[in-house]
Amino acid sequence: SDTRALVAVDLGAGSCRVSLLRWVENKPQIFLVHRFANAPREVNGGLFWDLTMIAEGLETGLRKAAEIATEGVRAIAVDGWAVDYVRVDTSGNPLGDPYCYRDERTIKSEKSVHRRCSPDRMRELTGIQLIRINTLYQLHADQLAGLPEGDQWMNLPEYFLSRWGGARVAELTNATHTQLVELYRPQWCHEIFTAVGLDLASAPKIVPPGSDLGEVRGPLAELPAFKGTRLIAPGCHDTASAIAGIPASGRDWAYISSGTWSLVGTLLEQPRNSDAVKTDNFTNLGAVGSRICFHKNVNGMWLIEQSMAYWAAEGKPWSIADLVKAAEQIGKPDTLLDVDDEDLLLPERMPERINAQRAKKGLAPLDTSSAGAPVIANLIFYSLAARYAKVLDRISLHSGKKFKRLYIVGGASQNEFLNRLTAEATGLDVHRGAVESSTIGNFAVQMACLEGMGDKVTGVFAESVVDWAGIFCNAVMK
Ligand code: LFR
Repeated sequence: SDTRALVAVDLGAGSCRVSLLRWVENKPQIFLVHRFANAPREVNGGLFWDLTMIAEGLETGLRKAAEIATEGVRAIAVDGWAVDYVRVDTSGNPLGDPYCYRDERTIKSEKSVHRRCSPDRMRELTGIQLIRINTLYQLHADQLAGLPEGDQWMNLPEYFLSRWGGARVAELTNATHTQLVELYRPQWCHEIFTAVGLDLASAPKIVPPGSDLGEVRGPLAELPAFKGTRLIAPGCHDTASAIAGIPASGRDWAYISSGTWSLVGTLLEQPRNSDAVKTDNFTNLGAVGSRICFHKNVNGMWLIEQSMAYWAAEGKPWSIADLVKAAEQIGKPDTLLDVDDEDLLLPERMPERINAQRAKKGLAPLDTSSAGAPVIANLIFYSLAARYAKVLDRISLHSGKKFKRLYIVGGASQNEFLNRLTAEATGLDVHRGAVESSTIGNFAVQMACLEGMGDKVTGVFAESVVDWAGIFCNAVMK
């Protein structure tokens, strides 16, 4: 069999990673080759990603990988956070830096979109959680601002795949998060495009996860290791990849993909879109192997990350480990936070935002200074655990599944205090999955694709991915 290495690129809102999988005596070894910090930045009142910085960071990582993998690289696949996109001209050059989904411009465009297509109709057509970060609201915000459309737009992972030589596509798991895809068919929803006045021609062709997009071309192809290297669309949505990285089967498990966001849900064979599901605003996102990620976005470590940035700006930073330890010493708070309050999704001044929410409920303010950090962190963790339990209850109701196991994957799965609170609040057996579950799922889809595991939309493909995920979870090098 082919013993060349594989490369997985994982784009995160907080950091981006390039990882390598090598076969040593026929056993896989996975290790991180390059990691760099990422963050949106404010330019002229807008919130943007620094595309040049990200591209340079990734290409540095790819060059490092090429140097290490003297046996050659068989394939590269890219996953990342969803919804944000790059507009390109006819030659594929970016028209500018992509907006960050947290930019407040979509507060207005969301209303405008819903005047053209009602929220009810939207839910009926797409089965997607209506949340203003979705690509649809952003594309419409561009329209309202009169921004140039360019030739096409691509979500970020797909953009990088095309930049390195791949075909221009919209990979299905990522495409569903645009809120522009039909619920029961993997195709763009013409009704929404027409209602909002979006150009169908600027949306690339939808392909299933596990699609081979061609060979590396351009400057990278000059490196010997990248001769004949395939570019593969994994689950381009990092959450779809993270779920594909869970080596579990059966019907009794749910997941939390725990990072900046907490995605709380379960895998389904068929979407659910009953009236109750619509009211609860759950999402039916594409999953690897033609399944459905049925979940809800819960405001996750964002609350902690933004609070930590606030205390750091005060000159008294906390490390996450110390903060968790200190928070654990404090008992259960009397009143919990509504973690999904719209205001808490916005950047900056997090402790003040928390107090503003408390004030509305007639509660006394908490100490927002660095000295008060443990109390605020304690409140956040208890509130998150309670929210997870509530969401999982509803998921169980809507899916008809009785859960026994809860897999927690992603960076925040290392927070044992939160894991314990979650186990207590849900009554489920908590299993800690991979910290870099997106990378595991990314590699697993590459293998299923390269080994020709049948049609990408069948159960055979999905099962092959689960098998590889099991093998790769044990292959991570410390
Ligand atoms: C997680 C994630 C979520 C998505 C949000 C915005 O990184 O991809 O699944 O809702 O970020 O892209």
